[in-house]
Amino acid sequence: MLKPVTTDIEALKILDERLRWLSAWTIHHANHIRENRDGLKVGGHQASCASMTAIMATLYFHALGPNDRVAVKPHAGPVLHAIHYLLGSQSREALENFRGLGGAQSYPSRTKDRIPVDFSTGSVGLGVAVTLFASLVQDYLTAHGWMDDSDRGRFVALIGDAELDEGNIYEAIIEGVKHDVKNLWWIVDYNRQSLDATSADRMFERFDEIFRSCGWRVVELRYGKKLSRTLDGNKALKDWFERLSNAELSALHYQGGAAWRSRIEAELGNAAATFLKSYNDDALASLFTDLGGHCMETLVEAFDAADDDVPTLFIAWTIKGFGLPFAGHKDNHAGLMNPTQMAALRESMDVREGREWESLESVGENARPGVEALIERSRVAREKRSRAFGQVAVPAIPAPSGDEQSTQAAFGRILLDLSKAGGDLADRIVTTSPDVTVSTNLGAWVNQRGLFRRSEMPDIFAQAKIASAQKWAASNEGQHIELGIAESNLFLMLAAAGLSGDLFGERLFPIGTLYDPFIARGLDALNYACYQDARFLLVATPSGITLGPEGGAHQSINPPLIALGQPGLRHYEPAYADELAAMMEEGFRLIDDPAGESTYLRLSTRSIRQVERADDGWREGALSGGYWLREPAPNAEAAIVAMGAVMPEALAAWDELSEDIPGLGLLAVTSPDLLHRGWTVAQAARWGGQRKPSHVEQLLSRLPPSAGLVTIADAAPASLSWLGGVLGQRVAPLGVEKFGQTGSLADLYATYRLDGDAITKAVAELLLPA
Ligand SMILES: Cc1ncc(C[n+]2csc(CCOP(=O)(O)OP(=O)(O)O)c2C)c(N)n1
Ligand SMILES: [Mg+2]
Repeated sequence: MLKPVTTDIEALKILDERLRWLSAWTIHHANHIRENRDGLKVGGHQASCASMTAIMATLYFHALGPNDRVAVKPHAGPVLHAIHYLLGSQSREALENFRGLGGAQSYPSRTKDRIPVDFSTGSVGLGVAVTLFASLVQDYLTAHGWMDDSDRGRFVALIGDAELDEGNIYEAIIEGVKHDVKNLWWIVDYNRQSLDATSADRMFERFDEIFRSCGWRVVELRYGKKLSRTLDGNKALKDWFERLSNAELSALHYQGGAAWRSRIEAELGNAAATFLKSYNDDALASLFTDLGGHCMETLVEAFDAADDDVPTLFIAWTIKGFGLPFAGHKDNHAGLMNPTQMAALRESMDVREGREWESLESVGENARPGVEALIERSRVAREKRSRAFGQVAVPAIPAPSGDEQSTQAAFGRILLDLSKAGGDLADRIVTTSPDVTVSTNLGAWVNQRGLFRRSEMPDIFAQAKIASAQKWAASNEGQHIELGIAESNLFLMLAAAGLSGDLFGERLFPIGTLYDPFIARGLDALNYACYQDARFLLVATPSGITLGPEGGAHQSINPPLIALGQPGLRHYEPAYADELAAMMEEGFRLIDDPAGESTYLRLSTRSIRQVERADDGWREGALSGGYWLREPAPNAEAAIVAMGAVMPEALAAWDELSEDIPGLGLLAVTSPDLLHRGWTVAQAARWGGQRKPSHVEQLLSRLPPSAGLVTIADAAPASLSWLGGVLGQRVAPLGVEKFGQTGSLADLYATYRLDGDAITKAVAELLLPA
């Protein structure tokens, strides 16, 4: 079954030790040698690194192919940097500046590190799961002919064992079963320690069962060769060893040989006498540290054997802090060796003082050619892959016609029209939704373009001639990826599909839909997608209390504030269908622009009368965050500032109040996010000597400084109330601050003060002296 070991095991062992040294030294240098100007602990995780160096040496210098992609456990970041240092793709300067500005990042970062990082990591669990969705994207690209089968790679996640507590991992593997995902290696660094302590024993035997039941092959690498041979010949000792709890095992690893001896003597007595005689204390400690994840022969054999595309979970037993003085200590997670300990390690590893950064320091002349050859043979990318942008022409997107429309319905129409018109953009759009495809209005698009599955899935209802508006057949040509209800998976799917240009050189235009309130369910995954600069459209609908009878559990209040604080994601909230068409066109353009970003469209199911447009003058303003729907007079005492679905109330109030307040303006805000960003960018530019006012300053300077603003949105009022800070105008903010409830629109708008009466009272309050 197992292939013969073909690699130079000795050279791998040397590389393992080099990585252990270089990662520990990089962290030590940042904490103890580099000048510390602020007194803050710099930090780093020497123990988490040492736990993984053998696994990572075997992967990068033996197992990985050129198309494989890896998500590295965040706390093993310094090992990844050390690997690239050995490969010649990381500079000493960046390592010396580890955790400093512009230096190697604490946790691997696609965008901020100079080395090729396939997936950023940091928030545990997400880096693991994103590899599954990246594998699905690879399947999608090969099925659609964007990518050759022969260019397929494997997706590897290096996982901390405590990371396995993150629920999003299980959501992902459940989705993976449905899509028959392949080409995954998830390698658990099974050191049985978390951040706080040693991990709970009762979960011990469960992880493999969970994965097996989801169709994974589970390979447990418990013992290294030496320990395995010894225990196989000594049943009593093996039984005793295997009964040790996580905490006992870790404590013994920390205490060392004498502790192993006295414990074995006490518990096995005469039965172990011969065994104990043949080992001195050091040899005894070394024997018991020979776990699978530290044994090159074991790792090489296991990786070589898994040469098919079956998703595989490797559980590699390790010791946290292997080879370091705090190995196994429960408090070692953020532990740092002190200078004395570091000097002792340096001597034990034959590293000469002053030569700490030499990449092959301590490698003897005899071994050097073999080690160098192995480094040379590594097939991993040494340079960052170029990012694919500008491959696709984004056509003008016309507004769907209709006197009365909701933005949600317009969204469905725009996609349908795009699909019918065809073309490169339409072919590269991939839609996805966590079981709300139909209710977010993707139905017509899906009818046109079909569901994606690797294997054909007939539409049983259609075959049985049961009437239905929705086709539900899948093939490998489909363009909609159906997801179960797990919003975290939606965002990871968008992250992976939104990185297709980076990972595979082929740009996709991913569109994910969900209900606006449930953004919060996947928020960390959304942030994670943005952090990696994945590009997509996020279409959230319905939103706000405007969904009326659906009630409080489905009414969103704070997503505009979330978007205001989320880098890499542009919030647009259109009131009208033509605005939405312009925003979708802009959103697609931003996906394929090197300096672009992702776009969040907050849509509504409320059908409203569309406005008459005299010209296209509104368009540029709408794409920049707002425009005057009703121009103010230069001396206007007040303006109504409204966003999204409540525009009819704002217009009606404007009609009514304009008679008494001449020159009253109505500002349509389409993106508080862009207005705010423009404001702060212009401020920073002023400090650099540039004096161009931002869009929001230009808009509001049409009013006198003494004018009042009544802001209104079906969202937290803070989304717009900050506008008063731009030029110092007074603000009366209207919006939703309490949980919603069921009701008709009129009732709800009256109850939550989103109606004409509230606007009138707010304007009056601004105008009348207190
Ligand atoms: C989502 C999230 N929660 C908490 C943390 C803080 N944290 C960092 S590492 C860690 C535990 C690490 O244990 P394990 O995954 O076993 O890694 P190792 O033992 O290899 O360091 C925790 C809780 C985090 N990085 N991400
Ligand atoms: Mg651990």
